[in-house]
Amino acid sequence: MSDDQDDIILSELSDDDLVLQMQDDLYDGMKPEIIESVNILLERKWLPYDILTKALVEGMRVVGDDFRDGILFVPEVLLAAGAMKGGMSILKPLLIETGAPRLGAMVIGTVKGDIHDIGKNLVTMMMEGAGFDVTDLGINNAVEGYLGELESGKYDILGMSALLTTTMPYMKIVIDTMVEKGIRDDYIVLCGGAPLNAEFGAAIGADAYCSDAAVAVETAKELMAKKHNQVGA
Ligand code: B1M
Repeated sequence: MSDDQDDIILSELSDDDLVLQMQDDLYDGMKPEIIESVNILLERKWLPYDILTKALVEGMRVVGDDFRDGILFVPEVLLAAGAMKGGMSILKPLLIETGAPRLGAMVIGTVKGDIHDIGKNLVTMMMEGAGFDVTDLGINNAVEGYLGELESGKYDILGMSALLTTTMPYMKIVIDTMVEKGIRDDYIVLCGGAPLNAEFGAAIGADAYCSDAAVAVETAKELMAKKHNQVGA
């Protein structure tokens, strides 16, 4: 944090400066300031989705770059993640309260060995906001956890998230187990996370790789429509 920080009155900044300040505050893990700034932008009639993407996600991208380059370390990144979650907690109900008709049900979780959950939480929020019922299994999910939840019979979609190159192969274990049990084709399987790409998604047998939360929503809608058309044909 710079020495100037105490002098900054967030509510007096222009929108552009406030967004830049939020990215700095996220970097510095300043949760109360992030919460205050999110509220200011909401009062200024910003859309929750724009606050999320332009201020919070963009700020987290910078954190990620500096983490990768050895400029930031785990404790600082944890603080940044905490600040991000503080902002997301305000936006969550607003993203969900769209009154959109129910489009389907998804169960989602981060795979075994992986504790990253910010991206998954964002996907959950956006899917709920778009009209999907979502059950979030949290982090570090073994195949048994995913399949046990699917057994309830209420889901259309399985979503998996992985942020580590060492954990992403676990998605294939889950899909292979579904194939073995003869239930693979009963579900739309979506995968996502920073190290994945479309080739990986295809290689493990997922229906689609989703590069971000908005793509997850669009993909889920498209594949649900296709599924309904097939059933109706
Ligand atoms: Co970690 N971490 N981390 N980390 N961390 C990364 C992933 C890393 C890329 C950082 C780096 O080196 N640049 C790197 C992975 C390198 C690699 O595998 N190639 C890394 C590492 C190495 C580690 C540790 C091993 C560090 C250590 O301990 N030495 C450790 C691993 C712990 C474990 O999981 N076992 C670790 C720990 C942590 C923290 C705990 C400190 C913290 C996590 C806090 C939390 O999540 N609660 C953390 C963080 C925050 C990050 C970075 C900086 C940010 C991740 C994030 O939240 N991004 C990350 C760097 C980066 O990704 N640039 C990094 C913001 C989020 C909105 O984006 O998650 O990509 P993302 O989600 C997007 C899309 O990917 C997509 O939509 C989301 C929203 O648009 N998406 C889906 C994601 N999941 C989806 C699922 C879907 C659909 C779309 O299903 C349908």
